[in-house]
Amino acid sequence: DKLSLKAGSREGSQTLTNCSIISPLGPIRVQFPKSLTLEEVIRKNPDVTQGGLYKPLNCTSRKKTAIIIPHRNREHHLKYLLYNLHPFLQLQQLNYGIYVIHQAGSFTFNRAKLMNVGFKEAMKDDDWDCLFFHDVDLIPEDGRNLYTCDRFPKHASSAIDKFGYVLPYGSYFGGVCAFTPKQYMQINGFPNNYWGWGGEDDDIGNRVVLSGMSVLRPSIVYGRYKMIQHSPDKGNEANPERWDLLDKTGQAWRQDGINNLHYKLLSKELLPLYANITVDIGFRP
Ligand code: UDH
Repeated sequence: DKLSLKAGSREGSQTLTNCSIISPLGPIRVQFPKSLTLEEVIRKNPDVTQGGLYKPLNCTSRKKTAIIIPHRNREHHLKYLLYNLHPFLQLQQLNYGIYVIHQAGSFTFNRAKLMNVGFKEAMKDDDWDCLFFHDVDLIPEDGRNLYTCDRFPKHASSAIDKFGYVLPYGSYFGGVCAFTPKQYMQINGFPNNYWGWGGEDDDIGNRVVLSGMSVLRPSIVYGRYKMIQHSPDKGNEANPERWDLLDKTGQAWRQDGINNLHYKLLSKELLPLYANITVDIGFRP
């Protein structure tokens, strides 16, 4: 009968058509509701499954993107990022997963090393074809900033409000960037030896060029982000070694990166909105 036929066709996922690559997307009004709770974010995202995974329901997506967020002591920012990012990614009809890489303990923060851990751990779960390395305090403001990878590594945050919606300098590579696994391996991942604030983003940008690739960026119309204001973090003071390290990227990048990464995985929890990976990454030698 009609009813059972209908139910039958809904079950057969092979019959789904491919998702169209570009949906009618445009500028987004980023929201920060005052008394937002994580429970509310969970309620608003009923189709996100354990570990922060999502697949479009009505079509088959050809794109599979992991979002890697380095984190410590920014729960408030994380809540607002998740609130805005889940619907943003769902509108783009992506298969995606969100990973929060949490640095355990109170030694100096190391953003780039946490990203390397995120890459390793995410690739254990799935054959992601793109990884977005994403600061917790940056909220994308235009749906046309596609969270997919291209022929070369991509610097997605080309226009942050804090810098007047333009690049602060031509080679800036901070905030949000994206690599295919192959591109990531080609630059030997990110440096592990930048402890504290600053420098590691320039090092990553240098690696892209040193390994023979170019940097792609969305136009400053699409690459707009709001940065959530914050005061300097304890344990992430400006790194006095950053200039010396940057002088040596040319010699160091093949030795220091994903090929000499050491860390201790403390836990991996599949929470409703993201996979929470807690890691001991050691300290500045
Ligand atoms: N992060 C944390 N916790 C920390 C520090 C950093 O989660 O304690 C993560 C977070 O994802 C953040 C990213 O690392 O978005 C980058 O750190 P940041 O936001 O401090 O970097 P930004 O360039 O610095 O935004 C603005 C304040 C700079 C302090 C200036 C020192 N001269």
